[in-house]
Amino acid sequence: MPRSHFVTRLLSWIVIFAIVLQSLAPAIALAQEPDSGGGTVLLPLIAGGARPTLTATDTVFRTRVTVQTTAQWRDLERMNPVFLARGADWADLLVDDAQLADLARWRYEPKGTDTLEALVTANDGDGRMATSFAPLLTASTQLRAALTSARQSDATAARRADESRVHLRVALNALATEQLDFVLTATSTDTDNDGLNDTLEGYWCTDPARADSDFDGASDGVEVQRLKDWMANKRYSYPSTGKPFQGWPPQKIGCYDDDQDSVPDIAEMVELGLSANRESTDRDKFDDGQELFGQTYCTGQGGFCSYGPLPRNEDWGVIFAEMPSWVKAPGSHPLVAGFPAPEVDVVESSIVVKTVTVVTTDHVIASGTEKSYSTARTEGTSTSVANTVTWNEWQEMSVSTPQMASRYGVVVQGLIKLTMSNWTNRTKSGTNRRMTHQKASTTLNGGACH
Ligand SMILES: [Ca+2]
Ligand SMILES: [Ca+2]
Ligand SMILES: [Ca+2]
Ligand SMILES: [Ca+2]
Repeated sequence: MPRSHFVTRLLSWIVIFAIVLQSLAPAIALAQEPDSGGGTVLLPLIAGGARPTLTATDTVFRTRVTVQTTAQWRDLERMNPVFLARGADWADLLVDDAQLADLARWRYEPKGTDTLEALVTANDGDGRMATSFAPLLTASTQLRAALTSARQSDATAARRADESRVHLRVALNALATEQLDFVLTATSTDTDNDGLNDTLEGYWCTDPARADSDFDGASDGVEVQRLKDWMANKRYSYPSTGKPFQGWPPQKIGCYDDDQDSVPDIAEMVELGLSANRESTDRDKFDDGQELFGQTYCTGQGGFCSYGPLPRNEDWGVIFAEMPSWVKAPGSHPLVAGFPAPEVDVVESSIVVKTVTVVTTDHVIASGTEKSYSTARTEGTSTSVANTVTWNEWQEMSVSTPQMASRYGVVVQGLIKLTMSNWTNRTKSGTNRRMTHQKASTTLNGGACH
C-alpha cells in the first residue's frame, strides 16, 4: 500500500476522533458539572422530527407555557395563539392540536394542558357556556372528524383537514372577552388529586382514579413532571422512577403506541415534543422509551425484543431493553443521539501535521538483536542492527481493537498502518541506556472536513 494511502487513512481516523470528541466534550462537561447553568443542564437539541400525523383525540386546548427568551416570545407571537394571560416568563394560551404539538416540540414546556370541552363540562353549572361555545365546539368536532378521515384516506382528505383547522382558528380568534375569561379561570378536574388532570391522565395512560398508577411510591403528577424535567434538560439523567403507568401502552385498551417506542403517542405529541411516528426521535440506537424511562417494552428475552425494531437483534449482548449505563448524558437524552455513526470526508491538503509525541523504550541494546517497543497506544517488534545511527525504512504496524468508546457513546474500529522512516537511534550500542525517538504526527493542527 502506498505510504500516502497509509497516512490518509490514519488521518481520517484521527479526524473522526477529533470531531466526535470536540463536539461531545463540552456538552458532557456541562452535563456532569453540578453547578453549571445554575442547576440547568445545557444540552444540544436535535429537532424532534416531523409533525405527527396521528389522529387527534382533541383539538382545542388551554395550556401554560414557559417563555425564557426574547426570541421565544417572538416565535410565540408568530405562532398566533390566543393569549389568555401572560407574565414575565409564562403565558396562558388557547391553541389547537397542531399548535400544542409545536409548543411541545419547540420546548415551551406546556403544562397543565386541558381541553376546552373538559373545561366547559366541569365549570358550566348553568349550561350557559356550553351554548356560548357551541360554534367553536362544532368546529372542533369537524376538525377531529377531518383528521380521522385524513389518516385513513388520501391527500384530498388531508387538505380538508387543513381547511377545517383554518375555520377552527378563525373561531378561536373571534372569542368574546367573557368567553376568554371563562377559559382562563376554569378549573381542571383532577379526580385523584395527584397533580395530573384527568385529560392528561388519559394521554399518559395512567389511572385518573389512582394517584400512584404503578404503585412505585411516586404519584403520577410527580413522575410525569420528572420526565418533563428530563426532556427540558433540568435533570442529569432519566428519573429512576421510570414510567408512570402500570404495564405498557400496547397492553392497554385505548392507549396508542404506533411507533412502538413504549411512550404513549399523545403524550409524545403534546407533552414531550417527541416524534410519535419515529421509534427513536434522535435516530440513534435507543428508542424513546429507553431514553425517557430508562427502559422500553420487550416481549422477547434478552436483547430480542420483538416489539419495535429497537433494540436491534444484532446488538444483542450490548444493548438490552434497559438503557445501558455506559451511555452517559447527553447521549442518553431522547433528543441527543448517543452511539452515532459519524461519516467524515477529509479535504485533501487541508491538514497540518506536527511532531509532538515522544516514544520512549527501555531495552537492552546489543548488536544484531531484535528489539521490541511499547507505548501507550502501540506495540510491535522491529529488527535492525542496534549500533546503526539511523534506522531507515523502519516500519510500525498497529491494529486498533474494536471497542466501545463508551464515554462518548461511539464505536470506532479499524486498521491503522503507519510507515515511519529515518528514526534516529540516540543510544550507543551495547548499553542499557534509554532510547528516545521523536515520532511523527498523531496530533492535528487545523484541517477541514466536509
Ligand atoms: Ca389525576
Ligand atoms: Ca407512580
Ligand atoms: Ca409512542
Ligand atoms: Ca433515541
